[in-house]
Amino acid sequence: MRTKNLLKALTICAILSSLAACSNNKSAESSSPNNSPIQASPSATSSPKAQETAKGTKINVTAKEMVFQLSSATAPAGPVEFVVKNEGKKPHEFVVLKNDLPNKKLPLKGGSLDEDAKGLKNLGEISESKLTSGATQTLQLTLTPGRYLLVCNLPGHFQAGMKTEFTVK
Ligand SMILES: [Cu+2]
Repeated sequence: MRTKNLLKALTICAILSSLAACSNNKSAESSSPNNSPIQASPSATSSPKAQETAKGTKINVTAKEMVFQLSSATAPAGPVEFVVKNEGKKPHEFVVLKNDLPNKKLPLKGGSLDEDAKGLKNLGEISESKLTSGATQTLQLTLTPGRYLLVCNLPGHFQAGMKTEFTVK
């Protein structure tokens, strides 16, 4: 009886498969970009595309203990407006660095990122005195193609996870 039911179920699935119904889920999963380490914030739209405005590309950033969440981890070259909201309880900073390091190993100094290391260049930042708990601050930069790091380099924060990669194409 069980075998018969199983065969029946398999047959139904086979028929549905031929109508491309059973295989829909599988193809949707395999085509999704699930290799990105950066998670969109829950309030972001389902579209992973960067939001382009008259001022350039707008990237919404949520800062909290101890992570940054981006509406998009990439942007086209040109003006980029980072809108950073601190949803944490502590003050945080937001530092944008051009990353020309040849490998993934990041130079540390005293447990924080060594922003003065060769291969890194600080392009701009929002200080912790402005990015207090609940505050929203913007940082506008004109970015060229390449790799970037977005970090909070307050003591302990970088190593706790407040770092994320950003790519300009
Ligand atoms: Cu921080």
